Amino acid sequence: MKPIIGVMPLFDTEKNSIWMLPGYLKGVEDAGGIPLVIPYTTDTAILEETDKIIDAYLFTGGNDVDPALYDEANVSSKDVNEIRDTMEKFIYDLAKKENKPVLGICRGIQIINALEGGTLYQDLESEHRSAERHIQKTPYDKPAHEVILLYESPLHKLLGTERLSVNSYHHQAIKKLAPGLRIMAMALDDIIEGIYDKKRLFMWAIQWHPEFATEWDSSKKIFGKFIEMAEVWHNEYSCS
Ligand SMILES: [Mn+2]
Repeated sequence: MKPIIGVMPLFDTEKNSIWMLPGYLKGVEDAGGIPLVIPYTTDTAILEETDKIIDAYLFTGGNDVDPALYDEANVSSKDVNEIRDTMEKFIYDLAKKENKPVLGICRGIQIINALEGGTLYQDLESEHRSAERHIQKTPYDKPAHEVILLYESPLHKLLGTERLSVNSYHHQAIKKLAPGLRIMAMALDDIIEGIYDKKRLFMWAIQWHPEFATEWDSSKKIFGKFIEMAEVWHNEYSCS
């Protein structure tokens, strides 16, 4: 039985259209999961119904998080999407209550930190000047900067290295880490690039983009660990 992974839909504001990067689906599929894109809706009855068949959730990249989620005015956040914020908050709370595995990528790490009580840099370049290149040019499957994997953190244990080259395409980042969450990866300019929640079965979030680099060993291992924990959840927690 392959675990079913709920994938947050991406939204193109200009085209008023949902869309998807195949890398998210491929990453899940290659690791042995079945990706299922969640309906783009704030109807909680629908989200509760789809939740019944889902074992774990992938919080994808995309739109900036509305700073209202961390009680700040919008200074330089772009392309916020109220529907995504609302539905992802509902799903995150639901997943947490049910102890379902969660993997956050890019916007994923940002909204998770905001929902857990942390804050974000709304525009990294103007608020945190550094030599690191957090917005790389294409191709996105090439490394842009390094991260330090904190000693004995789950990512350090998984990958067996203290330094990892990652791609980078984000103009926001964690500013104040949410209470209860821990850092597992950090860029050389002190920007937090990986977090986890020790108290949960599996809640990891990273700032880089394994979906653009599904052939990297680190990407395969991260998706692999996520799907492995989705299987654990399915076998040990679900009723089906
Ligand atoms: Mn970065």
